[in-house]
This record gives sequence, structure tokens and C-alpha cells, in this order.
Amino acid sequence: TLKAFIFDLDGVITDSAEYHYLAWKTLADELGITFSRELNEELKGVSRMDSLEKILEFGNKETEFTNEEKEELAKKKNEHYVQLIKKISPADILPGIEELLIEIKSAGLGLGLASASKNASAVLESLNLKKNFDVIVDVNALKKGKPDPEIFLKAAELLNVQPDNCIGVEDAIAGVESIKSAGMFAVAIGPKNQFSTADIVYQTTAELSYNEITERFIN
Ligand code: B16
Ligand code: MG
Repeated sequence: TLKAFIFDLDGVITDSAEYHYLAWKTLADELGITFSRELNEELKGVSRMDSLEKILEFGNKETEFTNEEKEELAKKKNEHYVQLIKKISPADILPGIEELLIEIKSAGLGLGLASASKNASAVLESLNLKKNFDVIVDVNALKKGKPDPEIFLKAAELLNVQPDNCIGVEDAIAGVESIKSAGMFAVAIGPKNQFSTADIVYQTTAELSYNEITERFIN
């Protein structure tokens, strides 16, 4: 039986991927590394430090910095990001999401957040959606990032439900992998051909249908 929905944040609830891009772009420019929206696709769902490693690789600069300097660079990116997300408001909630959250709540199901972002709580607050969530996984307490199942398993544990009673919603390849290896039903947002392991794929959040998802979950 279905007991809970567990959502990713960036790219599913709001398009903060664009702000992550702009913040990384500022840093990449400062470092003289060419960075584009296309390359940014590879950073979706990837942790802050792993994203930095990838950007340094794009510029063939992965061996130029000490760990301490890398921490500084990641901190700088986050400062840019925190500035940018100050502008986020409920108008930035992606189409179809508020409606879906309302249906989940009125069905009496649990609602959890499994975002890799350390800024997730602040972003939900700015969207005025924090009150809707029963649990928000604290990424600082996790050992492994997506595609490891840890974050989705942790959300289920906090919600007090079994993984096979949960539906996970994701926009990243690493995120869908995380949901499936947690033993959950996976809803993916994005191009159909990108998500062969997802149980349902919607091109955009506007197409999300509570009835269709829950019917498929049962069958
Ligand atoms: P922060 P999600 C992920 O969030 C983003 O997709 C990814 O681009 C970002 O680097 C990561 O969070 C860490 O974010 O630097 O704010 O801790 O998609 O898992 O909600
Ligand atoms: Mg995401």
C-alpha cells in the first residue's frame, strides 16, 4: 500500500538548477574555465564538492588546488548561490507541484524531502512550502550522495514507512537510480529516453497526475 511521497527539490519543486548554474558560472569565469548550461546538466543532483571536482575537470585544473583551496572555492560558489536564491518566492514553484502536494496531503499520505542541497530548507521556506513537509532529510548526516539509496531510505525511516510503500519523484539520473535502489516506485521528470528504469516519466511537472501515478503504483 502507498503511504508516502518523497520529493527531490531542485528541478522538481522549483528550478533552482538555474541558480546553481549561475553561481557555478561566476566561479568558473573567475577561474578561467569554460562552463555552459549544457555542462551544467551533469551537475544535477550531484553534491557541492563533487560538482566542483567536475568543473575543475572541465577546465583540466583538477590537480591545481589543495583540498583547503577547494573548500574555499566551494564556499565562494555557495555565497553566490545564497545571494541568488534570496529572490525565490512562491511564484517559482514549478507548474503542477502545488496541486500534487495538496492531493497527497488530502489523501492522508506522508510527505518527505530528499534533496542533496544543504540549502534545501531555506529554499522550501522561500517557496512557502516547508509547512507541507513531514520530514526533510538532513544531508549533513548522510555518508553517501545520490545515486546511493541512503537519502531516500533515510526519508522513509523518518516517515516511519517501508521503502516499498513510497513513491520517489526526481529529475536527475543519479536521483532515479537512488530511488530504484532504495526499492521504491520512481517518477521521473524529463526526457523519456533518459530514464529507462523509472516507473513513470513525465516530460514536465505540469503533466504530473496524482491519479495516474497512484493507479500505476497499485498495478
Ligand atoms: P548545495 P537536489 C542538488 O539538489 C542539486 O541538484 C545540485 O545541483 C547541487 O549541487 C546539490 O543539490 C547540492 O546543493 O550546494 O546547495 O548543498 O536536486 O538533490 O534537490
Ligand atoms: Mg534534482
